[in-house]
Amino acid sequence: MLREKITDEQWQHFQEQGYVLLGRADLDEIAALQQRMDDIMLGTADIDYDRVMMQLDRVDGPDSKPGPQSRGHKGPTLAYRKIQDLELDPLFLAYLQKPLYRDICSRIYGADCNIATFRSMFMNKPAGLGSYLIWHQDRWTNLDRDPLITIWTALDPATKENGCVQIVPGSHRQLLNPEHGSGFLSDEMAAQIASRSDTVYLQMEAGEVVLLHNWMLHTSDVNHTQQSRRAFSVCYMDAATVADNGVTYLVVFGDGALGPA
Ligand SMILES: O=C(O)CCC(=O)C(=O)O
Repeated sequence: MLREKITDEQWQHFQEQGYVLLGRADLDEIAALQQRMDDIMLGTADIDYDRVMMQLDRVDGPDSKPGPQSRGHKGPTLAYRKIQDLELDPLFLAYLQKPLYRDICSRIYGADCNIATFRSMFMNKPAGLGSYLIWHQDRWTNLDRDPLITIWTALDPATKENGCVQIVPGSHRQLLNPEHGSGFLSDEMAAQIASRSDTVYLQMEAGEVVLLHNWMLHTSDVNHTQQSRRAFSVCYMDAATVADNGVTYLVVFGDGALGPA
């Protein structure tokens, strides 16, 4: 079970290293999230699909790439790559509103700050599929301030073989390519990072949770196994954040927070 507050030891580890393992969520809750995720992919969930961004892992074609990131269901298959807007689903909303996550947001943004999610996202590497994500830092230049943290929950065992996240501890202190709109490194910079000996594979059991600073350098590979690598990743930010097209985001903690209808 996850505790309700981050310990001082965990907080210190996070500040120094840019990440910290938070423990393991209740496995019945994780089983329910796994089932809900499959239902969403298979098109049987009671959710407004027109509001949910859903991207297939592959679309047919000569170079077989991930599909477009657009709203709406794209057919009943477990081979989705990315699904966003999961704060619209009551089960995922309840999970992302845990007291522990609120406590962490208070430490990062201040106790009086309303919190929104920039993305509440399912990230999947289906069995034998998935795409390589080049080394990057999570940072978006279209926002008027930087979201600072992501809480990443393994919904399956995440291993080196099935494309777990790989990080460089301590790399959260500096943006390496601030000009890039979403924090991606150039191929040369990424090759340099990949050759370092201090990278860490975040191999995790299903239900384990890690807190990541958004500037943490990270990458993830394709899935070389028959075990899917599903994860739920939530980026929490100051709810006052505005995108350059005027968009604001749904509040999950504080005034006007989403909750049971
Ligand atoms: O879940 C993963 O493989 C990491 C995803 C990621 O790097 C991202 O969305 O920024």
